[in-house]
Amino acid sequence: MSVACLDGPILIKFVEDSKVFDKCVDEKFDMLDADCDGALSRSDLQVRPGRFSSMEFELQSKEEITNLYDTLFETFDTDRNGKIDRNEFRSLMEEIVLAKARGIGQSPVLVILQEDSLLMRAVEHDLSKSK
Ligand SMILES: [Ca+2]
Ligand SMILES: [Ca+2]
Repeated sequence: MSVACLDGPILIKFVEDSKVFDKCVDEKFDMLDADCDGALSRSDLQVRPGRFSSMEFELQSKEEITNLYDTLFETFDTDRNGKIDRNEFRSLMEEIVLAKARGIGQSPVLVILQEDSLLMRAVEHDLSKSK
């Protein structure tokens, strides 16, 4: 984990750079898709509990995580097949990052980032642009 300075515009720029963002989302998707069938089911997410939840959400209890999954599947499983496919996952990630961006707003905040989280990627993306 590391500490970085983050603001809303950094996250928005990251999402808008769709080539980079798609690649990060794809990597994350592959990491979560435990049985490699190209879609995320509840059992995929349970194989690596925390993988998903602890990175993008500050959630502690099992109950919170279960509730989160319920909401995720209800909201993002748009074709209602019980799985989140790549496109659905991308919308989900975009939604999460943009929600973070709105939450943070214009003023930079210090955040603790896990190494392979999307927010970490957003920070790295910003650094690579400003070099
Ligand atoms: Ca799967
Ligand atoms: Ca689906």
